[in-house]
Formats: sequence, C-alpha cells, structure tokens
Amino acid sequence: MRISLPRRRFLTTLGAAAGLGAAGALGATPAHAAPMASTSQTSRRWRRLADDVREETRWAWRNYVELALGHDQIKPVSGTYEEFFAPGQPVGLSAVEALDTLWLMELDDELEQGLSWVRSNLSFDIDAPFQVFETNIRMLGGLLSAYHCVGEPRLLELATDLGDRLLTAFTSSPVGLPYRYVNLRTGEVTNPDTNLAEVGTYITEFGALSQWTGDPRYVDAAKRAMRVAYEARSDLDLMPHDIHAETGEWRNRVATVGPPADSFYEYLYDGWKLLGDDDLRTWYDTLIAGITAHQVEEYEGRLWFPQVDAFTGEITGRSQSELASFFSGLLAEGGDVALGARYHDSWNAVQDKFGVLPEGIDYTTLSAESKGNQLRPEFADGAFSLWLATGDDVYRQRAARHFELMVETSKVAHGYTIISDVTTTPATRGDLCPGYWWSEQLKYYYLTFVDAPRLDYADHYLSTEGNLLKGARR
Ligand code: DMJ
Repeated sequence: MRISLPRRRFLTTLGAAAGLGAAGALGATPAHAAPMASTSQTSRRWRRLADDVREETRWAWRNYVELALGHDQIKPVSGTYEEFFAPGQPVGLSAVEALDTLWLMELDDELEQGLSWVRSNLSFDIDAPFQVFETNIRMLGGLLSAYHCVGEPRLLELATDLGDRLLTAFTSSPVGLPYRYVNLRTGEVTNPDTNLAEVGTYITEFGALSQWTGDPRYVDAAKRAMRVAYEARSDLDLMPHDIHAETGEWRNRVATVGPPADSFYEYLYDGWKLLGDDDLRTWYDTLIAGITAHQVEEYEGRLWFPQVDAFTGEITGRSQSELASFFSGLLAEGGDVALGARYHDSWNAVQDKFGVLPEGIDYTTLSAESKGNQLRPEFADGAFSLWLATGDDVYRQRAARHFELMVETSKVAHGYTIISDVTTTPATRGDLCPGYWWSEQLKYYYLTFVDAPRLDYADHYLSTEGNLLKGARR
C-alpha cells in the first residue's frame, strides 16, 4: 500500500514560498512552516537521521554477508543463522528482502553483493513444503521489487518460476482458495484449514507478475480467492478470520482487523490502487463500512478495534495485536484520515508507555498480554502512510522515536534482534533478525526522514512486506 500526493505538494509549495532550492525543501515541516533558521536545523536533523538509518543498514548488511549470506535469517547475538521456510533449505530470505531497500538507499555495492548471490545460487526446485502466504509476500514480492528497481531479466525469470509453483496451491483447491502449504518441487498441497490473510494476500504480487509476463493466470487466481472469501461475508459485512480452502466455509465466528485477517483488507485497497480493479475498491469500501459500524470501540478516550462476533456484532475480545497498528495507515490511505490518525494516536500511547511496543496488549488496561517484540515494522509503516497523507510532522517524530528505541534496545554484536520481554529493565533480548526487517522498517524510516531520489513519492506502491512494485525512479 502507501501512496499520496499531498506531501510532494507541501514540499514544493514551502520550498517555493521560502525561496528554497530542492535541497532546502528536503526537511521542511509542511504542516507548520517554521522560520528559515529553524527550518534548516530541522532539515539537518532529518537528514542526519536518514544517514543514521542508512549507516545502520550498511553495518547490519556487512554482518549478514560475513556470517550468514544465503541463509534465511541471521541470529545476530550468536553470529549464527537459521532457515525460515524449511529446515536445511535456505533461500537467502534476508538477501532477497533487502534488495529494494539497498537500492532505494543507493547502497549499490551492497546491492550488487545481494544480486550476485541471487544470480548464482537461488533455485526453487526444493522438495519441501513452503508456506504459500509467506513465500509470496517475502520471496516473490522481494524478487519482483528487485526486478522493478534494477530491471534484470533473471529476477523476473526466478519470480515466474516461483509464481508457477505457488499457483498450484490455488488450482488444487475445488473452490480456488489456496492451501497453506505447497511442496515447491512436487506440488503436493497441505493444510486446507486457513485464514483470511493466507487466502487473500496475493493480488499485487500476482498482479505485477501477470502484467510483467503477460500471463493472466496469476492475477485471476488471486482475485478469485478474494471473491470467494468476500462473498461469504456476514449480513453485517463482517468476516470471520478462519476459512477452509476446500469448501470456502468459515471455521470460526471471530472478526478482527489484526492477524490472521489484517493483510486481506490491505490487499483489497492495494489491488485497486496498483491494478485499478474497481471490484476490489467496492469490496474494500463495503468491508470497511462494516468494520467502522460494528468493530470500533472508544475506550477511555482512545480508539481501538475489538474482536467481534461476525454474525451478531457482539464484542468478544479487547486484545490488540501490535500487527494491527498498520491499520492506521491503511485507513488513511483508503480515505478516512481522521480514523487512521486516531488509531495511530492509540498506538503512540502504547509506545509512550512501554518504549518498544509489546506484541499484544489488553486495551482496557494498556497492559502487555504478550511481552515480546518480534522487531516489528507496523507502527513505522502507519507513521509513514500518515506522514504521506497529512504532511504532519508528528508522524516523523513518532517514526524517529521508534527508530531510536530500536537502536537502544535491539542493536547487538552482529545486527538487530527481536526482544523476548519489553517489560524488563533492560529489555530481554532474543537472538534473531526476521527477514521482514530488511524490507520494512529500515525502508519506512529512510523514506520518511529524507526525500529519497529513487522514489516517486507521488505515485508509488509498497506491498504489505514493504516491497516496491511501482514508483522506482531509475
Ligand atoms: C510482515 O511479514 C508483513 O507486514 C505481514 O503482512 C505481517 N507482518 C509481518 C511483520 O510483522
């Protein structure tokens, strides 16, 4: 997701009004134009932060290359690594996830190291079950975004080969909902008990693949799955989060905007934005209307999205997963900036209380129900989208705090790690850098703090995994 015009307009207007050149306008604070001196101080601060993000990326990448290149995820405390999809079957997940981030940051030597590994080593002829959703958003999305950025045909060849293997998960189902796992070599599918995110987070990767190869099978399969799920919505226009891939029947009654539903809603909006498919926009508007009518609760002046019974609208839970904080940005992009802003404010209160956000909270007490933090990007993602939509500097400040907290708590000997308990002092560290870290928050921070010359801010698309599928300025 993510796209907007206002920010670019603000910068141009302020730059022109203040008699600034392009460089002078870089760090402008659009919503509250400050006097010249403090504007350039502000500008320097944002440039410095962007440089810090770039340096941290370069340093962490060097460690990954030295200790784990080709493996899926570095364990940055012990200096070892682990695979993400299947034991003993590395696919260089972190390298693939990092490619477009390195390109956007103009870290071209580092990018070449990643590309060179991909060219010489990456193959999907693997006799093991791979999770279809994760393989799509991380590996297929990573290859497609790299292709979009650097234009190398080999990247599209690899993406097409992988897309064909993933397609089997859809075509094997009698109703077109993908199984959760597919064996990449044999095509054997398993795990039909699935959920909204895992049946409906394909349309932009598969859409880009269809556009770039001229083969409509991918986008057709992705849309068919979304339609099957959408048409099973309740009379309240709500959707339970668990569904069966062979029957299309719901497996529970609970509606949530968090996992495992989250990116299903995101991809309705994103599919419309990237591909211009009006059905998807209609489906998005219908479901968001259902959510805003039945799934929003004000609690002590803050706005949250409780779990509700999809058929009665009754509230069944008041837990909130950190992953749901992305919804603030989605709402803003979809046109409800006020609601998105209020939801981001709620999460900012959690950041004020804990520093690093816990994985899950009870919003009636703002207490941590799940005390770890998997080095998550969603708060920074929401801040970036709201910054683009409003030009309000408050979102850059929140992203800056998120970045500074991450450096304080997660930086270890060989990179950045997850936290196993954010409530201890100091925070208790784990030993893993998830693949999405390379694709998401580093990129969101950087793009929020600086006007990156390789991004078309006025017309771009970043996927749920932060992969750039539109808007590369080559
Ligand atoms: C990422 O893999 C994607 O953003 C996904 O949609 C859900 N969240 C994880 C990171 O937290």
